[in-house]
Amino acid sequence: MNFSTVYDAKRKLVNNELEKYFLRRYPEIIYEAMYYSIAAGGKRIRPVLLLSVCEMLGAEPEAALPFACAVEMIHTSSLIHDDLPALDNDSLRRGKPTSHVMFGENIAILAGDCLLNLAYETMSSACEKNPRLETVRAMSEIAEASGAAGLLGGQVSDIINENKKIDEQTLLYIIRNKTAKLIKASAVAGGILSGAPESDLSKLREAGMLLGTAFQILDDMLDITGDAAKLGKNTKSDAKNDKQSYVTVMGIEKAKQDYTTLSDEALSLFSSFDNSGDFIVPFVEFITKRDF
Ligand code: GRG
Repeated sequence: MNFSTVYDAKRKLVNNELEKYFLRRYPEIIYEAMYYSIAAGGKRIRPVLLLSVCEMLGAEPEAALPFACAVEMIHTSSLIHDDLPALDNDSLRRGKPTSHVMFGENIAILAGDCLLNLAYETMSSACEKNPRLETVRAMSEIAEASGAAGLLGGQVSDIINENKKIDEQTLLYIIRNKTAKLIKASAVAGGILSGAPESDLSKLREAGMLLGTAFQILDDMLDITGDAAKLGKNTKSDAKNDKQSYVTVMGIEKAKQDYTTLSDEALSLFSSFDNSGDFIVPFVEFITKRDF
């Protein structure tokens, strides 16, 4: 198997499906702004993870596609809001000017809101078309990871701790909530939709959290050492915003060490599934070794 070819095919599947949700309607500007950020690029790590877990567990990814798209909509809405002047005030994302730079702050806020809402419209409509406990559970898993007990709560903690010296516990709270939980939810939702037993779901939960935590530590390291052109976003954003990161709190050596340990543990848990060698293992390796 050529990893890049298979990954490209999976990304294309997600991108083609996403296209269906952005037919222009009135007021056109909001559809244009939502589509602009969705189509700007992005590695599609979360939706590809969700679909690949289904595949690994022997389920058809078809029924999981709306959930994969919803996860990407939630993630993209969080990036639009993260870049706003009131938050990180960044001008570059996915190699393109950020939403508020293109459309103004008012439309960017609303585009983020609309994308978030569209995620729930997409999942609830999938639940209606396929009314099983699994579809409802997958939606709950994703919703919980995105709210105050997940992505949004993590971001709040990030903001209220700007300019402050934070301890390891607060640092881990921020990373686990603002980043790891949505990655974990993507893996677990794939498991739920495949009808996996609780023992598999709990393994996916742990592997997803480990992977998501390693992913954010790497993101923090790349913010210091990475190449803005490759990353498609400005570097040194944490320092500019007086934000504490894994590197500023723990030091670069410890960051490297913990990132390696967590990635190895994630890889070993994902490897324990039958068929994980087909795609998930090289995909996890790709995610944890990225430099963009
Ligand atoms: C509106 C749901 C919602 C949330 C608002 C602003 C905010 C609350 C949360 C921001 C959380 C955030 C930006 C976490 C960082 C996660 C992270 C490392 C993102 C980069 O993900 P990649 O590398 O990006 O997968 P691409 O562009 O490839 O998709």
